[in-house]
Amino acid sequence: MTVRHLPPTAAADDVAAVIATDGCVVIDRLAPPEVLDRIDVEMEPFVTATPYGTDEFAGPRTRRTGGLVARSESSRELITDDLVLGAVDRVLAHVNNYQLHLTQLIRIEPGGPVQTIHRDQWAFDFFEFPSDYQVQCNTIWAATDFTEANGATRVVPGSHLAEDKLRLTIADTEPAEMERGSVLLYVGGLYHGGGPNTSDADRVGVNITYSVGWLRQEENQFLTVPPEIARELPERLQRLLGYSLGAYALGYVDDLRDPLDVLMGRESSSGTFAAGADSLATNAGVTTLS
Ligand SMILES: O=C(O)CCC(=O)C(=O)O
Ligand SMILES: [Fe+2]
Repeated sequence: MTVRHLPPTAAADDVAAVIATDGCVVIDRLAPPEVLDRIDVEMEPFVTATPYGTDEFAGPRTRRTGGLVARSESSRELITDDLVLGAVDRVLAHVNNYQLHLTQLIRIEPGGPVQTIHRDQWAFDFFEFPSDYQVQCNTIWAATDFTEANGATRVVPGSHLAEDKLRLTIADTEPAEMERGSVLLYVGGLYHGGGPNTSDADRVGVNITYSVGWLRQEENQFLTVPPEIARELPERLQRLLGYSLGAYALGYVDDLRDPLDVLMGRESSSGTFAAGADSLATNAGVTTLS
């Protein structure tokens, strides 16, 4: 099975439908080159200061630089891209809320070896989620072209339905080649890994991932994005950072206050779980006894 590509004009339903069967899909040239140019400039000082990884997962020739929301204003356009969020809405439609999980610019430099082939959801302490319950919908945006030679992400389409904890090698995978500005979407259960860079130029990807609101975020957004920056962001992004209830009662502040009201120093409108009460019944399939 090869990675399927869709045009940037695709409907979110079509994107979600391919992800449901293949576990991944590429949307070609979704981001304008000038957005990626700005991200390159905004992130460059931080990338240069980032040390290489120290193990097979992090990569001895790979720099992983996080904190994109705070460090790169332009990255917020990718994080809140309408088509991507439309697809995430559908892939994670079974939960009450989802959140930003991590933001990371990944630069694989020449000579970088293949990354351990893995499932991103192993981050949750290797808990074995049912294969029909998605906990993550993830993206990696191509900030350079992604070619087999420069270390395009290696994927195993359809592997989100495979057994857990498989030890796969590069021979089991194929490269998700794509042009700069394209984005690979994949669920947390898809086996994949960064490819080896045998070219003489860097491969740069922007990894932005989303997870169900009841699991802990991999990148701690509350400490990575200082409150003075968070307060100035659009509400959609504030809620994605975690200033919202992760489910009926997850993440409230003291007397059941909404975290966004607290961040903004507003009088809280809550004080009850009213906002979530309907969804509690709907999502949990709760039926009334009478
Ligand atoms: O760099 C890549 O292509 C993939 C990185 C990745 O899968 C990860 O860090 O979890
Ligand atoms: Fe990964």
